Amino acid sequence: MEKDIRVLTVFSNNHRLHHGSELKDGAITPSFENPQRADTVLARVHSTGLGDVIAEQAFDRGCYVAAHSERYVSFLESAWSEWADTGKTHDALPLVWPVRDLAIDREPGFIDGKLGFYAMDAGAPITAGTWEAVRSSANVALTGMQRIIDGADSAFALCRPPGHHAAREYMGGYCYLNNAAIAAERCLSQGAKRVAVLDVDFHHGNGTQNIFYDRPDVFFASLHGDPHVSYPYFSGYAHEQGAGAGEGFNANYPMGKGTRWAQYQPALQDALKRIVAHRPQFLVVSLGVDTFEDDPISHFKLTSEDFLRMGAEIASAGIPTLFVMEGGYMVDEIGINAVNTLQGFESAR
Ligand code: OKP
Ligand code: ZN
Repeated sequence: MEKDIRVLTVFSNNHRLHHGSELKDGAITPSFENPQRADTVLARVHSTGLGDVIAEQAFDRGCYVAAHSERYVSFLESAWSEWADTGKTHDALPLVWPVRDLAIDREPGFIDGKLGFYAMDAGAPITAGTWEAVRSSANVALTGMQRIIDGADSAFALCRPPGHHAAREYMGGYCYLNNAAIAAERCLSQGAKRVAVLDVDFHHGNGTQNIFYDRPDVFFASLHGDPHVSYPYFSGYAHEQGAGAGEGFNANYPMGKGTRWAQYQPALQDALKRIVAHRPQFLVVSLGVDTFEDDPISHFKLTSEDFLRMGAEIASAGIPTLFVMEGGYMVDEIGINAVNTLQGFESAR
């Protein structure tokens, strides 16, 4: 008999308040990261009867500051009004960055400078509704994590905007607050000693790596396109293994363009083996489904069936698991692929 599959989903209608543009291939165009994405995943959650869907709860600002700097969170809160005060009504994007020898630690006093200071690229627009959507997305992750801390085996935080490129002090790659890192920090503040984050989005989770790089309490593993040829280009190499007390608690699995399940599965199994060895009380999965063969901005070749297999592999770790939605841009299939991962997970439990 088929097992009854029930995974709780947390979702916020506020995600629709954020819809912006990005600088891509030399032009400002509507962002690939659009509201239709989350709505498509939600529709699939409903049509498959995956389980109940609940709204997010409110959490205080301290939960965000656990993973980010105080001044960065303040910037996110006021960026749109500072931009609008200059008379502009279109999206805010940065245009100058503190690269290498220009890298100073002084926050500029004007919004143009602040945007560059707190951004890694021109892919994270600030719009009128961005902050409301961003903090709701973090609250979605926190609500899901709290259910698991309270005893649930799994939950799905249907976050939008995504979070894994957001570092302690900068946004980028469609990400503002790092939802997965904020959820991991919640476990620790509620008494957990060890947590793991597994990032299966096509793109390296540079933000999550940055937040936990020098710490031994959160083990981070990421499977992604080789940064030599794939965004975000400046992190995600295998030699990045953590620093100081965090040495050995960061594991990157860069893979070439065209990677299929046959190459992906052994990397995933190795990452899970290392996660299990860490003995985490909770696992956060940064679930990007842009590893799909038809994804418009990524270069792996996983099929929809492979996501069922991925979920089953993750289940074999036997750890209470929060899935946090990250990327995935083939809008027609993103719901199928995300929900397949969750169904593969639950069937194997
Ligand atoms: C966010 B997430 C490459 C353009 C890359 C930014 C991608 C951000 C992905 N030609 N643009 O990790 O899915
Ligand atoms: Zn991605």
